[in-house]
Amino acid sequence: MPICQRDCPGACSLIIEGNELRGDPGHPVTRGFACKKAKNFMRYYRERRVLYPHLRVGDGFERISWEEALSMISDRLKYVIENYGPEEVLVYNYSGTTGLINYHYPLRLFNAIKATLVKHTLCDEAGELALELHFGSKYGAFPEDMERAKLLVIWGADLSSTSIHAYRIAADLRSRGEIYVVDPRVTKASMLGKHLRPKPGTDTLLAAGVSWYIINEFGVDSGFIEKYTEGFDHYASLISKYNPDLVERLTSVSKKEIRDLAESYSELKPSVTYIGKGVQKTKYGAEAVRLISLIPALVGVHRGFFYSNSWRDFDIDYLEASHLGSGRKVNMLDVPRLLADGKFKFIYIYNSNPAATLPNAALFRKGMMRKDLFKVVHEVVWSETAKLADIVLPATSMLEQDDFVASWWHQYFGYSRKVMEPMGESKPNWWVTNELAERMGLEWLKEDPMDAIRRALSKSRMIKNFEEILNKPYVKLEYPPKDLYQTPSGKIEFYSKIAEELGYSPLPVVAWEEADDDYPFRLITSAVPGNTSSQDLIGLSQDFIHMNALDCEKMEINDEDRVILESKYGRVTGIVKIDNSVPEGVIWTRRSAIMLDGFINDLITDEKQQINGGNCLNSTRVRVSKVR
Ligand SMILES: Nc1nc2c(c(=O)[nH]1)N[C@H]1C(S)=C(S)[C@@H](COP(=O)(O)OP(=O)(O)OC[C@H]3O[C@@H](n4cnc5c(=O)[nH]c(N)nc54)[C@H](O)[C@@H]3O)O[C@H]1N2
Ligand SMILES: Nc1nc2c(c(=O)[nH]1)N[C@H]1C(S)=C(S)[C@@H](COP(=O)(O)OP(=O)(O)OC[C@H]3O[C@@H](n4cnc5c(=O)[nH]c(N)nc54)[C@H](O)[C@@H]3O)O[C@H]1N2
Ligand SMILES: [Mo]
Repeated sequence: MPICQRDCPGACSLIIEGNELRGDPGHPVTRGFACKKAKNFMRYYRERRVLYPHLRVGDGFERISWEEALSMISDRLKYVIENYGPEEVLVYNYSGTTGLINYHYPLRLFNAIKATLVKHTLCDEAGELALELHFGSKYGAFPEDMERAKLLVIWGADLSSTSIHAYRIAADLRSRGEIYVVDPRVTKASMLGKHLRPKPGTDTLLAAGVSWYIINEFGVDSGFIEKYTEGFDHYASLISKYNPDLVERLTSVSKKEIRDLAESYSELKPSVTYIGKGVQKTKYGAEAVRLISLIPALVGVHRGFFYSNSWRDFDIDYLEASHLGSGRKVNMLDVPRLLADGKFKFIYIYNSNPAATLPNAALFRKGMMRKDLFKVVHEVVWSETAKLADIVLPATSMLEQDDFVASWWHQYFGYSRKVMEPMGESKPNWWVTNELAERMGLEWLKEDPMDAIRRALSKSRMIKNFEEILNKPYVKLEYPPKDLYQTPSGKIEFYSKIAEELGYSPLPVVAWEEADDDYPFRLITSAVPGNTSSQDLIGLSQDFIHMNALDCEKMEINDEDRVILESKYGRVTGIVKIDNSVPEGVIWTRRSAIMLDGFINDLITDEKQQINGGNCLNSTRVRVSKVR
């Protein structure tokens, strides 16, 4: 049975019926339901496919053999390492497949040659560290906890688009419990319950306001605080500064709404707070995650949040051979500038389409035009990034490769079996780097990926044994108990010693963004149901620039008018859709949206959060002008 390898919380196990992919009815969480993307996959995976290795010749590409491609790449790698040093080789990878083998194994080669790797910062990494600071590790509530919750708070996530099975659980919960949604936009998910619409980027304040009411009016769970937490007094004095009047004024959420939410947290237990990546992709996003995740601790709920359950005790270092030592890492967000500044002589890209998904994407594409940079892209489809390569290598799709797939939400993990023969001459990620290793004189690195994964999982305490995974459609991973905290004190640390050691504020920072008169609109981009990131572009309609009617009226913009959006990073032209689900002062598009003359990511800020160098995608500021 294949398991979907898109970077979604579902990690759905799928069955093939005729010419269609369907959900596996036996799966305890996804229960037979497959989303639109899975339904379209059988068509998508055949279209735009890279079928053979290709070499750039002038403005076009010519087909070459694998042997030619591999020797050209290995020759160039050797040349760059000898003449410029291994740090001039950059490997850029991300979330094309979440399969453990095809995500991690290729890094073996690049660790062995001490190439430069990317530090992943484009998704949820800042928020993950935020949780580790206070709870020791990031795992939290599971689907079964959501099902049992009396209160569900969905904070900065659009479940109807990005977590369809969680959306179903939330919809079912309406008859038994209470639901709140915190999102500046109206979404299908926000209609499930009480909707709080803070000004974007003010979530630290809102969380502080909720905490203020709990501490000062409804009362904390003193027994729990005494037994399971440290540093509460420091925390309470931080929160005391954010009284409801101040919070109401700065967030635009009324005191009544804030108080109601605080009261629900105090009375309805257990609760689950589903923290989205959207709220975290802001300048103080990780600080917001710290404050939001600590609310349940005030009222006595162990790990009452879900953000990312991707904590696992698998030996990933072994899979990636990082025990051999590795080269340096650069923040992904810096890659466009580094390339444009002439850094690196060789780039190897797999599992990612940075030309459309990185911030400052136009600069990335410009850097990729450099003649002195040798560019190799291993891709399933002719992506925007593949089109910029010197050599394009064909990759197998998720149905054409064996892999092991875990979810970052539920506990079910399994072996995704190859169910189709590879199209054309496509090859899985691990195969390519193994072949390169051989040509680089590093054949000792080569290992059957099945043996490598067996070893990487052999000491895991989350699974019984490896054979079980091979023989069952999925196994349930055993996570550590929720009341175990891997902090220095073994407790929830309101005042974080880990943060102190890392040079961050031990207490969360309550901070918010100021307006920018030159760029008065805030650009929010987020996922839609029909596709993942820049993948699955099939049957998707034209991307629009969504604006509130009041803003349009002030600027005399009509529906379907053309406008220019401009940020410090670039400008693009697009077509307006008047849409009151977007608040005033905000512009929304699909993430990685395709504009008339570029990509929305050409405008996106490459600024970093203090915590973990995380992205600030949703803090992008733009101005709008009508095309006359
Ligand atoms: N504006 C804006 N930008 C964003 C975001 C946002 O919210 N707003 N979100 C960010 C987030 S959360 C993320 S995770 C990133 C994702 O950024 P990317 O990782 O670039 O995401 P994808 O568009 O999924 O690109 C993955 C590519 O890998 C290819 N691929 C799939 N399977 C395989 C395989 O087995 N082998 C190989 N070699 N290739 C494969 C696919 O064809 C696809 O082109 O985007 C970020 N960018
Ligand atoms: N269909 C589909 N599913 C996906 C993906 C996909 O591309 N398509 N991508 C997958 C990946 S890689 C990821 S990381 C997840 C992401 O899934 P989510 O966690 O849902 O994150 P986003 O889609 O980035 O944004 C979610 C919401 O955050 C809101 N938001 C923006 N700024 C703020 C703010 O300042 N405060 C608050 N409170 N809310 C704000 C947006 O309005 C949006 O509705 O989804 C995964 N699932
Ligand atoms: Mo992501």
